[in-house]
Amino acid sequence: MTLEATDCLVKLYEEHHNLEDYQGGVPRWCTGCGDSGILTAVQRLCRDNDLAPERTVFVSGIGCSSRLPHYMKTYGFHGIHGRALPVAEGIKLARPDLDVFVSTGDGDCCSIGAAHWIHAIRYNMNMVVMLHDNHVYGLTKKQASPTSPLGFKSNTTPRGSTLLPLNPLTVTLGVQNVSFVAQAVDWIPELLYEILAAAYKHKGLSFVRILQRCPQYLPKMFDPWLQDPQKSLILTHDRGVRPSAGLAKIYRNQQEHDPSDINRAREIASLEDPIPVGILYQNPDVPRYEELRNAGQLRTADYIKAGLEAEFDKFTIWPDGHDAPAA
Ligand SMILES: Cc1ncc(C[n+]2csc(CCOP(=O)(O)OP(=O)(O)O)c2C)c(N)n1
Ligand code: SF4
Repeated sequence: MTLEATDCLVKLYEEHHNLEDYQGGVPRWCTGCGDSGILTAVQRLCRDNDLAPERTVFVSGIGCSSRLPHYMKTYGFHGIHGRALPVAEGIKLARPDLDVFVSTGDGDCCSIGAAHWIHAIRYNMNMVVMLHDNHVYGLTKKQASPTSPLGFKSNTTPRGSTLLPLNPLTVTLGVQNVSFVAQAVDWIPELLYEILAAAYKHKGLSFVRILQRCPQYLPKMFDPWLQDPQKSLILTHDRGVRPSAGLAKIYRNQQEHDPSDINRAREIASLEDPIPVGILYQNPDVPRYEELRNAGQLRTADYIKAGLEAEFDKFTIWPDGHDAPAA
């Protein structure tokens, strides 16, 4: 089919997006907050994949990190604390054709939202879930979260936290139907981008834990990893990510890891020093709930209209001599 010149221009205009097409407002995060790097990475991802802003949804719970949808010029849903995932699942179930991204904090996901987290992994609906893990409740000004380090002094643990932190990677890898688990850090933007890009391409729920700096309440938390690149173990594979030549010169501690090996993924997930960065696990064959449930049925405008009319017909009082239409 040949297109007229004007059609070509319209098509080009519709299909090409710049970074500004996704940038919505000036972020209110503190200077140096790792959330800014995560925002930049997802905006680049949207641009590079030419995601239509009107067919893209960013969903979040409550927290500093959960402000991310405000800064995206796409659809967004700033939900309630711990409930980002069920909101995202509802959207995906009703509109499987939309691209859905979730931003959730370690408090939001691993504390109040923990039950939803476990079930979302099991449902394996096609979306990218970014766990912004800064090891603290930032928005409410420094309370311990489930991922806070042992001994962390905070408003809720003034004498230091007494419990070992929960590991979001090992927990996720223990759930039935897990299909994609990765770890990124906000201070290596190249790998953060590559990992998010792989997560976006994966069909199923992609769980990406992103270690995120909170200079306001945990200013020195990640300094050892920032100062010594060898304290990061870069996982490389043809089906995973590979650092560029320049980055590989700095991050020399690399390991070839086949992401289809779940037992090795679980071992790697338990590492605390060095910390793994890359794709730990990927299985593209895990069934996705929205496909099982909808069996390929897209909720088109006609489909929704027919459903609404059938519901209204139940309450219609038909004039004498008129029968309700056959269901
Ligand atoms: C039901 C409910 N409980 C508690 C709160 C208060 N609250 C708001 S954000 C938050 C913790 C946020 O921490 P995290 O998810 O780690 O996000 P961060 O701010 O660090 O990005 C809490 C406890 C709330 N908004 N709603
Ligand atoms: S309090 Fe921490 S997490 Fe919140 S915006 Fe500031 S630096 Fe970021």
